[in-house]
Amino acid sequence: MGTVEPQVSTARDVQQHPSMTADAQSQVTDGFHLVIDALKLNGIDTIFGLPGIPITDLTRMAQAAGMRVISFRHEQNAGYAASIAGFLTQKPGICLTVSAPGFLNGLTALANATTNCFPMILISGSSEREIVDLQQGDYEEMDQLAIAKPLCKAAFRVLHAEDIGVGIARAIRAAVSARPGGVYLDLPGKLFAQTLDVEAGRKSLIKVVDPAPRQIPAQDAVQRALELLKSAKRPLIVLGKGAAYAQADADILALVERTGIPYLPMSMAKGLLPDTHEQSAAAARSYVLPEADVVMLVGARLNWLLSHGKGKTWGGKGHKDWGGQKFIQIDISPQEADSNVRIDAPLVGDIGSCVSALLAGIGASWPKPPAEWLSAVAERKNKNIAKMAETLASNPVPMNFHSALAVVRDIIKASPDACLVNEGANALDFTRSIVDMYKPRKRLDVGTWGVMGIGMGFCVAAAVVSGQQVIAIEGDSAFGFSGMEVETICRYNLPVCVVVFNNNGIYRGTDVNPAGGPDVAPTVFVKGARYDKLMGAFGGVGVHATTPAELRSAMEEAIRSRKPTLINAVIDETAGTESGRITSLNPSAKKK
Ligand code: OXT
Ligand code: ADP
Ligand code: MG
Repeated sequence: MGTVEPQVSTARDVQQHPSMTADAQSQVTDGFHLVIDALKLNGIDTIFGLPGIPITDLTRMAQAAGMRVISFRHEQNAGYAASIAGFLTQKPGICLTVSAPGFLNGLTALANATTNCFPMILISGSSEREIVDLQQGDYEEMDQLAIAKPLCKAAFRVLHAEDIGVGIARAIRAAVSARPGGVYLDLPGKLFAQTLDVEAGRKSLIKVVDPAPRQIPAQDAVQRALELLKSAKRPLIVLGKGAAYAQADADILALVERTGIPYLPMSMAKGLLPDTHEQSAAAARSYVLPEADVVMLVGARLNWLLSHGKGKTWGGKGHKDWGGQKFIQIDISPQEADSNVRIDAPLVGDIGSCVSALLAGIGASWPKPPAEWLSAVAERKNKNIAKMAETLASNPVPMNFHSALAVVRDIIKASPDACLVNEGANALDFTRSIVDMYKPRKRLDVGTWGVMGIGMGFCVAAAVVSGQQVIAIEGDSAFGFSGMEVETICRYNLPVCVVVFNNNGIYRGTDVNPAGGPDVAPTVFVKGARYDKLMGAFGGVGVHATTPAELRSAMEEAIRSRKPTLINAVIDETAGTESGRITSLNPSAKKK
């Protein structure tokens, strides 16, 4: 394929340099256009952001140049949108903000993207170097590059228009190559108006070739992993969101099915194989982790979500004791191995290349795991499934998490292409185990940090990137972090159905003020709030649901109409537990 000739739009295109004659303008381009052209040249067609000084005209010109510019009510939500767009597309999501406070508002999302290995680029306008370095008090003055560096994978600043091409190229490659992550790109205000001869401008742009090169694993490492896997009596495969990100779905399916090994999907890997798959051990989690003897981690870190690979969760006596498992770890980051416990067979490379190399060694007649292991896993799984089915069948008034999620479970089963965004504590943990996913990269949640606030940003990006229906299951507290973006959802008329699980507060609605004063307890919200009424303000659909039947018909109507919808689902305020399933992470006061 011949190299793509960068198209450069001239300053004439939008009369940016009134002092120049029309003819002169057609001979030059400028910083604004070079940024846009560089992004478009690299196949980036969407910007998530929030206008203001010094980038408002950049947003206008990007839209004029045919890019989709999604404008948010808060930069944090634009950042979360960009990060999940990166996770879904393997192309860096772009978040564009103003300087200093706008940059800071985007920073949490940038740090969260880096923590979750989501590729995104936070592009922020900034003050001129000379003034910042002399701390002369410019408008929104801040040394943003220095502040961003510790919170992201890479950070760059461009001072000259002729370097914009390199700056964007570096940012793209840094965001998606090796372990994906967040990148900060600092563009001082004066850069945008700088002009450059149109031909020189065109030559300065770079179409990044092979931005995320495959990382082929060493053959001896593949061999070592295969030998260890073959020696296992109670093997287990753990699929992490790295495996979902890798888009090696067919090979991962083949790895699981050809080996016959039970697998445990981490929350954002659910759906890589349908959760109803016979080999899924999700419903036997606390049995397989301590009992397994060889564990293959595929794009999953042994961090807090996997109890750091040790302690009781893994059959260790004390919380620091190892459980005796042998670990195979497939990860593109060579430094990940041994981060918590010894990795006996590190397999460093991109998951696609590693899994296809393993499949070559596995062939067609790999010995299935011992029947006693498979039947022990199945027995525990079926017991848990039966227990859950019983709970799901109950129909208490008011609804609780189970009776409401029994509806959501059916809705997702009927709409497996829909994206499910999920946050809260109980609203998150119950949804994760109750709602089966059927396709890869459809469950988008709080991830590695357990961060509240991703909801509406993720919804907007999932709808914009996939064009599919989006369903969000939101705790009422979690929803509050990004709730104002329902205006954004209505403004772009996105097929998003938000269900707020309203239990009057954080975790529960029952805490009381121990001092007995008029103020409510810190975890308690306005009783009987009607989040559905928010939609009336923006022309969306708001529905109040107090029964599973009302919830079901409201969700079905939302999916049928593809209209922006918010359902206020009233949940028993006593039903939740403190911090959901991670109560134990709360420090307990010795002095009562
Ligand atoms: O094996 P066992 O017997 O153990 O059973 C397990 C499975 O086998 C079984 N299971 C099944 N059974 C039957 N059928 C099926 N299909 C099935 N699938 C599984 O079920 C159990 C559980 O399985 P699970 O869930 O897979 O495993 P487990 O043991 O729970 O795994 C452990 C973990 C740690 C991996 C898992 O629990 C997990 O991933 N947890 C994520 C926790 C998390 O991230 N929580 C969010 C943060 S909490 C807190 O921080 C909150 N804040 C503070 C705050 C935050 N976070 N951010 C910011 C910016 N500011 C403040 C706030 C404010 S949450 C929160 C808001 C909360 O209020 P809301 O109103 O929003 O929400 P509500 O709580 O609803 O009111
Ligand atoms: P989970 O929370 O689902 O367990 P983590 O976010 O902890 O998953 O782990 C994801 C891991 O996947 C990270 O260590 C990251 O380096 C790795 N990873 C991401 N993309 C790829 C890829 N394409 N190939 C190999 N490893 C990858
Ligand atoms: Mg709540």
